[in-house]
Amino acid sequence: MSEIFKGIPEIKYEGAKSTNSLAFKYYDADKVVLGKKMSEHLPFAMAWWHNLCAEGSDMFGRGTADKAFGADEKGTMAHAKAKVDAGFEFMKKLGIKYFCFHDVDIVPEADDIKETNKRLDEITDYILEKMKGTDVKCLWGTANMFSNPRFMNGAGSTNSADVYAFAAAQVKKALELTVKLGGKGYVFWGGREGYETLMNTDMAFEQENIAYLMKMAVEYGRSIGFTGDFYIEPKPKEPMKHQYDFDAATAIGFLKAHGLDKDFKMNIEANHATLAGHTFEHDLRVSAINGMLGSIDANQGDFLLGWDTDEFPYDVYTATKAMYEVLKAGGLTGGFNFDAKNRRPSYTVEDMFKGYILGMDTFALGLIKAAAIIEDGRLDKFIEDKYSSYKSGIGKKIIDRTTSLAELASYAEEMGAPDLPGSGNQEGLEAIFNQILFG
Ligand code: XLS
Ligand code: CA
Ligand code: CA
Repeated sequence: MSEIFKGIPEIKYEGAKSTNSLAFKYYDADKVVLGKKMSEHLPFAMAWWHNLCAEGSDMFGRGTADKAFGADEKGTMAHAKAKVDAGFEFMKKLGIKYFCFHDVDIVPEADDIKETNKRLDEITDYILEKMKGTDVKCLWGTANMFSNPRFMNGAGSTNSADVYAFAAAQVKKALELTVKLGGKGYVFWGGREGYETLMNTDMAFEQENIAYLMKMAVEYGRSIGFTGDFYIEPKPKEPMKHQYDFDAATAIGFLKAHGLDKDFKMNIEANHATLAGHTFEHDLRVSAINGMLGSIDANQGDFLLGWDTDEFPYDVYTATKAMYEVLKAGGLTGGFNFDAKNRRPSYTVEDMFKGYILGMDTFALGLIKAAAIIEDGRLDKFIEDKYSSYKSGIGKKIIDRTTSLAELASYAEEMGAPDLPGSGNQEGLEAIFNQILFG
């Protein structure tokens, strides 16, 4: 098989002083940070859809990038195979060990699901063949239940029982494929699981049906040997106005309410967290404190645009804060999937590689800086001290849960009025953060 990305070498680590745009400046796979190799801290994944399928079209114009990868005709099985070849060469050149996919990213969807499934069997045989002799694995699989017009009213939340059954068939197949490819996780991203207006929506009915679809997926997945995590990927809006998996807190509440919390974790996408009005690190923390930090879709949005721009992450402040959360949580059970796309005018093959180099370097730098913050200890110490009033006296009784409203009230009466609770020191802490980043 001939080389597809001609002229692109294997991307090597050259260090922060390098001016070679096709080299890593910070991602040094074997470098040990806090006792673990960077490659273990940062299991990066390629997103099949953006990298191998999307050509940069937007609402106002067609694509600018050509993703034929040498195939004569797009939308054919030959093209699907060319994408596999391209994907594996791409991952090898970057040293990426995982990929993520939707069913319809890897084959052209046929009119009949039986035919689509046949194509899926064929292409996954081909992918398996390519995986042999490499250490590339599937991070997670999923079913695209949002692009086809049949899903205009949702998949698990649809008003049509036939569409619901069709969605179930897609989930079943996508689970089988994920197991076949050794996937670590299975994602539910509910892009159309939501609504535009309550005037035409039975919210409770729809949410119950989504939960039932997830329950059936867990039952079936476990029955065919899927031992990994199911994930919900929260997103507040886009394409729907109100999406049921608004943010991590909402999705976790939903999972707990339906007894799904043992099988599910969160796949947190940075751009979705910010669309929900949170920071990326906020949704990571909410997931972590609930024991549900599973995987990450590593990208970033643009605050001036306010939609899901899926940019390659370059914001080192955010990556540092995210990696601090990941380190504190003891790592991810999943990985870092670059659900990111080049900007429309970045249409060349070099741009594809530069996007990933940027993303990998940003997270590597984030890891180095987050580790430095932990080793420095001043931020952690501040937080520890901030709550020190709970270490003795009445505070300890509160922590031990051995007091009562009556006792606290008489304590307060005796005290008169408490002192102010102490400075939050935000500016001081931000200065420390900058000192560690740039000092
Ligand atoms: C879209 C989502 C989607 C999921 C997988 O906004 O990010 O790509 O990651 O269905
Ligand atoms: Ca997104
Ligand atoms: Ca995503």
